[in-house]
Amino acid sequence: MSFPLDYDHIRPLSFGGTLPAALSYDDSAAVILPVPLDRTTSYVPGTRNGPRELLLASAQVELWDEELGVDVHTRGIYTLPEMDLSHGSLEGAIARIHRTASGIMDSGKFLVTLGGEHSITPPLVAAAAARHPGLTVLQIDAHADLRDGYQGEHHSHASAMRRSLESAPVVQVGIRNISQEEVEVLSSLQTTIFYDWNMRDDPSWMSRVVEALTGPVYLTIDLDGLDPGLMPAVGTPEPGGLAWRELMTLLRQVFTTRDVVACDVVELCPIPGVWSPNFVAARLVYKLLTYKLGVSAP
Ligand SMILES: [Mn+2]
Repeated sequence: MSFPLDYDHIRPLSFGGTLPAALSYDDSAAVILPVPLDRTTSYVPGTRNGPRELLLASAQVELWDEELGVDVHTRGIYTLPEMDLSHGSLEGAIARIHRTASGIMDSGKFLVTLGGEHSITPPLVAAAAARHPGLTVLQIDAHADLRDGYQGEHHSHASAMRRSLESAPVVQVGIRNISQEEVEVLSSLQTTIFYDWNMRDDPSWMSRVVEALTGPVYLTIDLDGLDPGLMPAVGTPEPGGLAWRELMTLLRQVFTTRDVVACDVVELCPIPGVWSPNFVAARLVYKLLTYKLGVSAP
């Protein structure tokens, strides 16, 4: 491979297991970067196991997409080795994520980053925003994550969107956990929130989400944005949330009408012996790849 691996890494696993047409880094359209950062989790730890379990489950994902009638794996899906972020400072880890993502983006690949906790998102957004003027972030999440630091940590998962806002405006969907402290500063922040409790009152809410996305899009999906009945394997579950089909409908609209330049799927916290959430997350990643590579972008 020609990608300069300048980070410590853990044993490699490939998305899709051994894909029938596994291409090299250079020949691949999409690159998957596993980032098992698990430092600031406040409730249940375990997101360090998320990328590995997602990749293991991905071997079972059907490559043919019945919705679009395509199999995009032949476009090339290259999986980089897991970053080893278990040592050193959090600031150092954030810097390594930023540097690695920047290198991948500079090689023209569609980057899909697998978390790990949500604090990996701000350096990814910063890397994307530097290359795509006018970038907007679309966040699917139960939590607003707008605290200006949490438990003494500037880069906490609970501050992921506050840090991301330093690079780009944010559109937040499925929110059902926000503090008074965050609500009090909302008017000063470049964020548009679609609350889970009432967003469906407007039948055209998905169109309103898309309209709020001006320019290229960075997509961050915290898996706790989904209904915890479907996705229980998260560190901070919240009742409510998006159904699978609802999320697919929204994502398809976004990918067909906006230029999604990179994305991440974070906060998978595998439950030993409960495999379905890992598969749901793997299927979600393949749907993202299918919507990106299988339809013509604007
Ligand atoms: Mn969350």
